[in-house]
Amino acid sequence: IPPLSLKLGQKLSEGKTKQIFELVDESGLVLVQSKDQITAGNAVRKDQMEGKAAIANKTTSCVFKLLQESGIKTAYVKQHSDTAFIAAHCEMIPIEWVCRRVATGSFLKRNPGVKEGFRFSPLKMEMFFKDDANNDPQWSEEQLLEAKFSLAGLTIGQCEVDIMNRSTVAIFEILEKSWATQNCTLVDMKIEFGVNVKTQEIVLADVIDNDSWRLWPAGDRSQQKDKQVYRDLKEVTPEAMQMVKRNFEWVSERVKLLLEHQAGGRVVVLMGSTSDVAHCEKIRKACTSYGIPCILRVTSAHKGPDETLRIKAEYEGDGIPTVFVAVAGRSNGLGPVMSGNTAYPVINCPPLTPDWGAQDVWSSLRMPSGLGCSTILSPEAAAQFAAQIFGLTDHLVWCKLRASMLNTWVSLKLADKKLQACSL
Ligand SMILES: Nc1ncnc2c1ncn2[C@@H]1O[C@H](COP(=O)(O)OP(=O)(O)OP(=O)(O)O)[C@@H](O)[C@H]1O
Ligand SMILES: *[C@@H]1O[C@H](CO)[C@@H](O)[C@H](O)[C@H]1NC(C)=O
Ligand SMILES: *[C@@H]1O[C@H](CO)[C@@H](O)[C@H](O)[C@H]1NC(C)=O
Ligand SMILES: *[C@@H]1O[C@H](CO)[C@@H](O)[C@H](O)[C@H]1NC(C)=O
Ligand SMILES: CC(=O)N[C@H]1CO[C@H](CO)[C@@H](O)[C@@H]1O
Ligand SMILES: [Mg+2]
Repeated sequence: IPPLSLKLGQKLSEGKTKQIFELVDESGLVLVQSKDQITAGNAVRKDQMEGKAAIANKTTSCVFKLLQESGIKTAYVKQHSDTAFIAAHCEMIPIEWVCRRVATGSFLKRNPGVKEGFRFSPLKMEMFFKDDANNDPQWSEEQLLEAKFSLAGLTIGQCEVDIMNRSTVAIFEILEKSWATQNCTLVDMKIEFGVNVKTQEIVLADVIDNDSWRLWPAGDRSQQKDKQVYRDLKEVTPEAMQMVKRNFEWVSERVKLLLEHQAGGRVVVLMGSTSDVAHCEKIRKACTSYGIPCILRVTSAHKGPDETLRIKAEYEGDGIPTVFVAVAGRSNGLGPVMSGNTAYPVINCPPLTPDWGAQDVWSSLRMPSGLGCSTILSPEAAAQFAAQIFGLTDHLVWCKLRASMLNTWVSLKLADKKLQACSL
């Protein structure tokens, strides 16, 4: 991460809303500087809006931080100033990927008969070739493949197209889930990808600000807070521009809240004996990767049931939502006893041994009636299941799970591509 005083190199490009500068001492990074100008309809309308760049900065940096912390690969590195951030230098793929949950805007024009408000599940994907002279025509997947773009040495083929398509869906779902915490419907979104010149990876690049999406508070179009408000202005008066600015400020205030946990929670791992501590540490490590605090305790339901129940009461007593994980070898009394005595979820994660494992596992599986504990053998998977429980109410945990699913899918895709290339 470069120091605060940056030596700017040559200007690599300049568009309607930003300038990109090379950084002299930081190869592979660029400075993305936004301009105080707002445009609509491919710059047919152009108005200066004081302070816009700073507000846009906040929006972009919070959104990229949210995506980055979730595990999405982006070009964003860090904020540099009020109006500029540092990013990985990318060669941009000249495609706008559009993802829609609710039909509105240009979709209605292109699909007459579809009413505004039609909901897409699964999400609707569209792509547009970035070509101002021709008003950014819609493209099919085949058109993109036939264009055979090559950027930073990477040819955009089927694998790359699939990765961008999948990534767009995941990014939309993460932002949608996050905005839902603010009672805001993410109606649609457009994003761009670039190829990182150093790693040749496809990453989310450019910016995400309110020019990039439609946001309807409480799902109500009349309360829209995005740039559509500006496009819809009949006349650009100082009062109208004030309203547009207030809306943008509304977004940039709310966007900070997207980074905050909605609900606290914790995992408490109970182990029957310290001989299982290594197994338990694996659970704790995986919980930490989801941002979930995890506490380890030693207690045996066979040898100290009074103590087991006292520890249980400790965690029931402070109101923090808790998932218990029971780690007990041989006969697992711990999980079932906990499950029969608490309304919180209990996951059995017995450390099975090769000699008796096949027999021992039954003490975690076959329960008296009325018990609802689950059993997961892998410590990482037990933590993942706990995260899925917290993800129901905490969007930040959900976002990490969602990004991880995407990243796994992408790794498989790339592994297959590599193997195919070798066997040719
Ligand atoms: N991380 C990055 N590395 C290199 N170039 C970038 C990066 N992020 C954005 N750019 C490019 O910077 C240029 C200026 O951005 P700007 O959004 O102002 O352009 P624009 O006038 O809107 O044109 P466009 O229609 O391409 O978006 C764009 O070509 C954009 O793709
Ligand atoms: C994205 O993928 C979906 C599902 O595979 C496919 O139906 C759709 O046509 C793709 N969209 C684009 C724009 O490539
Ligand atoms: C969202 O709406 C619900 C119900 O209308 C309300 O209770 C809640 O406070 C709202 N949340 C926010 C962040 O506005
Ligand atoms: C998007 O969001 C901010 C407010 O959060 C606003 O100031 C900025 O101008 C918007 N960006 C564009 C390109 O309209
Ligand atoms: C003026 C302004 O809002 N600057 C902000 C740009 O974004 C970073 C990261 O969120 C903030 O720390 C700055 O205050
Ligand atoms: Mg642009």
